Amino acid sequence: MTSPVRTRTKPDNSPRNWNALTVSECFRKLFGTQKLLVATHREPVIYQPPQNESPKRKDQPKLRYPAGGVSQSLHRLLLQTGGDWISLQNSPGPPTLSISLPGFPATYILYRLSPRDPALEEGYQRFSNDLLWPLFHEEPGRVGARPGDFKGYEAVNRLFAEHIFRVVKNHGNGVLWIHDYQLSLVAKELRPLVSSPLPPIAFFWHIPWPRQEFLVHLPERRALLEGLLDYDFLGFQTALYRERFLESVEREFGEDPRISVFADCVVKGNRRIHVGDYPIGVDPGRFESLSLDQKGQDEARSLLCELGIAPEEVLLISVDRMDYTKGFLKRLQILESLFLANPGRVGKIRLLQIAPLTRSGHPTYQSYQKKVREAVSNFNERWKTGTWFPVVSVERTVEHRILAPLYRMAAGALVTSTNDGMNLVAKEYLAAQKDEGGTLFLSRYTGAAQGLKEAVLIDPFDPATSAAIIDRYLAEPASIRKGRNKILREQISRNNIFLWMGSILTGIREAETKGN
Ligand code: GDG
Repeated sequence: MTSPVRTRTKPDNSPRNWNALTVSECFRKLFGTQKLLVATHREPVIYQPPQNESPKRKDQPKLRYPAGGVSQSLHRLLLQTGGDWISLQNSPGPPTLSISLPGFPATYILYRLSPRDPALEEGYQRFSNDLLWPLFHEEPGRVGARPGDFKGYEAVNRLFAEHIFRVVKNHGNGVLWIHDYQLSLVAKELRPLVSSPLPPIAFFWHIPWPRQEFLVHLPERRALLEGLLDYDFLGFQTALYRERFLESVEREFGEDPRISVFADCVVKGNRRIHVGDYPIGVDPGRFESLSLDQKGQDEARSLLCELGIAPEEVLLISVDRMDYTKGFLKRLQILESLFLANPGRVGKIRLLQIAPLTRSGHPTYQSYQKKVREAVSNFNERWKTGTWFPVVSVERTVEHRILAPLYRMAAGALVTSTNDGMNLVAKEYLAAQKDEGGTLFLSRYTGAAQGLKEAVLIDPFDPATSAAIIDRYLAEPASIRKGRNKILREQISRNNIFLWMGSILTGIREAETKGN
């Protein structure tokens, strides 16, 4: 058994200021005229069929863009570089779409897959969302997969692989970049289909890698790890997750003489799999300018007015899909402690909770979402005074052009995840604080907290202490809050989404030249 060399991969402190253009230039420099192929579980667009089909006037179909920082950034990258994108089809329309946008030089093709066998697709969804998602967020109590679901997971990963094979055969591609826990077996399914050398296959794991005592609950952990070792490049959000992954490989394959584990790679036979940490970021410039945009600010104020929130109220904001990992109930416990310890804050501080529904066809989510609604309603009942009540919940997507000014207007953001790969909302909130002193209250269980050392950390499992922290930091002088934000904003500006993409593309090239 080879003992891993526990040195950390060096953080990229390069002064180069990455932006969309430098990433696409970097791609060109590294991969010439070759193309990028991205595969994700969900697609980056929502197709809206034409409304009016009358013979006189034929509407064009519309494309809308779903919430989500990553898919929209990758979408913008492909509009610079050109390429292909493969996802399961989530909205109506044809199986292939050609995507372009005014102001962007390239077009990319979106291939929209529909598994033929509903039973296999259900198995895939259950294995992903009822087993991998709860276990990797260290919530074994929420596991609800059934025996045999793994077959569906393999089948849908194979479907992706078969499609990628066809695309690569017809078009050729420079890099294959596959995303997240739903697609860990694509490389394993792809390799047997291809006899000629494949382009490098990279994979990014967006969610946490759990502690070993949680991973052991996964009967298919060996198959999952073997699948991941069929990629050439593996990226994790933080050094901690990377180290845990390497430890899992070592534990599972320690006796296998073909496999050796090192600090930044795993060697398997004659293949070297690069393993690194690449903390994902946001596009801070975009959030900053959206937050300052006059029209967006007006729309944000109208929304507040519609919700019955007066402009002078002290606001806390939270923005999360309504998922149990985001700690909705813990957040209420924190507010409860805040009001109990500081009755003077009742009637003076409100939480605006933007909580778009997610996976709402799913029984676990239905019951969690029902519980959250009931808890919010009971909480409001308990603490209301006159027409005022403390939590305003919006269960729909609010567009970024309105969200960014709301971030700016809020005195604080509450991120209460009990486990979170990174948490982009924390970084978006900071990006919207130019010259402002809004305080980010960041759960210590997020990947973001592992990087943003100056942030004010809270612990959702300790509501009383978290409430005391919130009370204290809201009362800090503005100059101190602004000073802290300056440091945090510099960090998120440097470690932005483009640095993330650029470092991964460079890493893929290096991993390729180091020789497989
Ligand atoms: C996974 C990992 C990791 C949310 N509501 C609205 C809206 N959003 C956007 C936010 C943000 C994104 O969705 C959410 O990102 P998070 O990072 O908070 O969380 P997950 O969805 O769980 O994402 C996570 C991430 O992947 C990236 O690797 O950080 O740990 O779980 O960009 O702005 N956007 C709009 N309206 C909304 O109502 N427009």
